[in-house]
Amino acid sequence: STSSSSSSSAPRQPYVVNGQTYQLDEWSNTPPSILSKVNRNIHRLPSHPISILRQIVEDHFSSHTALSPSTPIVSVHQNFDELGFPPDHPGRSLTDSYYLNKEYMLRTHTSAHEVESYRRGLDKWLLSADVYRRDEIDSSHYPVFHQMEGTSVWSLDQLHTLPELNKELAAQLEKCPIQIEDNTKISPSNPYQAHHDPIHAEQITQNLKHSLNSLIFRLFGKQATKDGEPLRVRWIEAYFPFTTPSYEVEVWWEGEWLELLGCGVVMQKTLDQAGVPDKAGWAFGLGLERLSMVLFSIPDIRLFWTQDPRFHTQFSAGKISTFKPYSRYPPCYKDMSFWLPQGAISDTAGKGSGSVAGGGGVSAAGGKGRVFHENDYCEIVREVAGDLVETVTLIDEFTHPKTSRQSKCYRLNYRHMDRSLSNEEVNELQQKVQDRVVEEMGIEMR
Ligand code: FA5
Ligand code: MG
Repeated sequence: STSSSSSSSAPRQPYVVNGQTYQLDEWSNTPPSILSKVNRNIHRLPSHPISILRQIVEDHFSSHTALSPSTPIVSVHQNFDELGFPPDHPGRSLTDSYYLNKEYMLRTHTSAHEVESYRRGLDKWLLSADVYRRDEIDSSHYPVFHQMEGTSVWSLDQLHTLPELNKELAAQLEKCPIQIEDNTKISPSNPYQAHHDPIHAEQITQNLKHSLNSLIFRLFGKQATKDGEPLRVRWIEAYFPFTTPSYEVEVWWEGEWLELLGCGVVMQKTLDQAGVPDKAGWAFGLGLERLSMVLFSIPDIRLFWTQDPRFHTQFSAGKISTFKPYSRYPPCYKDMSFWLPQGAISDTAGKGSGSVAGGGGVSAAGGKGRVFHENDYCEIVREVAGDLVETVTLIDEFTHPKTSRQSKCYRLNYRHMDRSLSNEEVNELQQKVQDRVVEEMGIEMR
């Protein structure tokens, strides 16, 4: 299916990225504002919080090889097919991912490099990179963010070393001051793999949990209490097409559970694809921004992209320090109420769920104006207002009792990171957003 806004926001010239040309087709939906982020490499700036955390994690997993691919462009095959994503997985849709064309895309997760890395014969590696997703707009979501993939696999004849490793890790964890809640269990919806000896599957799962808990201990050990409250971390069951059992780790932050990472026991199919069928092990994918926000007390994900020295001078390599917010300029919000096209259905799937994890379905409705996707709306807002927009929140929804027509009202909150915005400026932005959504999404202002 193609989305109604993708064709209009796509350029007419082929994409040229890092000297490579990508011909356009009906999948091309990557706007220039996104491509401009491709070579920023904030995860490699030595004293940027994203990079500080990357280094600490690399230090913690010191026997793992650290990898950092040079381009975020991967084939659709690498990002999805090779990892067993079904053809109708919502993450594949144009509303969730950025495509250069039907064959190439901006990776949506660092797992896109799993098969090639296992194929190189690497057993223990970490990989850090920028990843790209079309998403909602708020303080913890941004269309470009950074992930760190980590994995350990063993040849089947090395698995007997696991009980000893697990015992050592368990002993270290006894000193961990953080309450880590784990009520997960193996069940038909989150099973061990039929291919694995259940004893091995259990040992791998335990090694996964101990290894990540030990990382949490390393990262959060000194902040076991925050504002007098004990830090809360929990394991929950999850689903990924390329792992089972699968889990997510969350931390209680600013009054809600914030997801830090997804992980699981690598699906045998992935290792088969990579030509290493006689191995087994685990993998995780960690969101570096989310972790940084908690550890450095960074209140807004957009700050990672600021060039303001008042941000950058606060951090130094190797050190987790508390960010002291410099005076923020006042916000300014404007509401936008509109009618969806007659008969249109609305899709806000993915809210808070993360696109590679599943939920919802790829809409097959297609056709201009038939489906209202919140991500399409948000992208137009970003295209017009860039980082000046802080949040986009649905504040009201309404279906007309006679015509069944649907109406929505979004609140757009604007704030400049470095100065005050004038009311005229904001009105102008709001008007531009309005003009574009009317033209591109077929909606009608109320
Ligand atoms: C994944 O991306 C899987 N590849 C993780 C994985 C790897 C599972 C290996 C199993 C084995 P998910 O979509 O949940 O899963 O994203 C992983 C993490 O990235 C999240 O926990 C979160 O910390 C971060 N993240 C996801 N979306 C955003 C976003 N829009 N902005 C900032 N961080 C995000
Ligand atoms: Mg997730």
